[in-house]
Amino acid sequence: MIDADRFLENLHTLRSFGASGIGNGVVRPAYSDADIAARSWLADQIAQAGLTPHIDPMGNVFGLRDGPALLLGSHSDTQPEGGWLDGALGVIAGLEVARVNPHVSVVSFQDEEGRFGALTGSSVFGGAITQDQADALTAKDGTTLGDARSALPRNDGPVDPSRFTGYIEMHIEQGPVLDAEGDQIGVVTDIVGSRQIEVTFTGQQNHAGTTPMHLRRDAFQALSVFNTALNDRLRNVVTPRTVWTIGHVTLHPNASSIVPGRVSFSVQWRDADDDRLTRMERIVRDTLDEIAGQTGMQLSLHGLRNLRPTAMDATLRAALEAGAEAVSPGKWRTMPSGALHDATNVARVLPVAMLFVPSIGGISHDFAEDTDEADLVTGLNVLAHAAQRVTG
Ligand code: HGY
Ligand code: MN
Ligand code: MN
Repeated sequence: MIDADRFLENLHTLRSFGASGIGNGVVRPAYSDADIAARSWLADQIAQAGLTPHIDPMGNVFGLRDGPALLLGSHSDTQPEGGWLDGALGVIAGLEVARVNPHVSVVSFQDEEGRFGALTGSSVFGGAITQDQADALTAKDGTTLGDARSALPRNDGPVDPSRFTGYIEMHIEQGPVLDAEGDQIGVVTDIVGSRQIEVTFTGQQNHAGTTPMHLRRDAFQALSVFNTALNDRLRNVVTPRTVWTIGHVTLHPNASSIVPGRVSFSVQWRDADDDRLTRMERIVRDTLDEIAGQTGMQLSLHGLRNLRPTAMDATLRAALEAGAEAVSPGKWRTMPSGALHDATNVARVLPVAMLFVPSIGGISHDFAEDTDEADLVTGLNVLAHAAQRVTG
């Protein structure tokens, strides 16, 4: 029998690993002490639940059943300023269902939030990148993933995806729709695609008082001109659902009296249509070339990340829709996902589906992220119902 109190207690225990001290906020980046401790705790919970704990070379933590099983889960690493439910909810809900359904396994993927790459643990599991390629990825502080994962308590070897029959991920919506519309459940139709490049403009560092404006090669000004030009040009190819973000900017030397000589920044864009992502990529690259030339910048690009738009499996989605109607009749909807999820990578090797519960105020990737406990339990019951339909 699903035990909602045990589920909520496990969620709050997981939150305690890396608790930020601000609301329910959590700081638990991949391979941090808090992350390693949380994964060890999860492995113990998995063993107590009667499944076989298995930590793969990336640090993905599995709870395995003998024989074919439906895989439920998500990730338990967080953004640098993370919420307590992003990822953790799907892991603990999967564990609770696995405790009562003998045909269900559970997983917590590693580095979904991209301290090193992006959805890195499930990228290796789904074959998008090799372990060697993952090991070469570096965090902003210069740490390589290969070095970071040496802190893992053990390495039980890779898990073969073919042992599973499918994957269902429960997640908070991380957007405003369910909360604003008063629905309790979202059954996901598709996950957007996302592309990202890392850019460096190199100009000329100089004295902020003695360098005339017309002689400057100011990297910040170049970024500012690029951003304005990009916004103007993308408007011709985007829809209201398209998003693009310059979210990480490093200015060098970042001092008030020095004309910045270098700026490194990320450009990320997302849409449900792969052709539109390609057209946007052309505009990003052409605009970077043009503005670098206009502003006297040396341009360097690296690390194109490309996650394709992903449709959910019809059979698994139908099981979720049946579960939603049974548990929360009339208070559910189908909807796309603007956030990325491990399901995108798992879809390379297994049928996948996702369900959402509301995010209060649509807030996520922020310490204030939260969901009413009643909605968490409703989502758990829908997941359990769907898993029962699928596993028979
Ligand atoms: O970026 C994303 O959409 C995910 O939450 N990491
Ligand atoms: Mn997530
Ligand atoms: Mn996230």
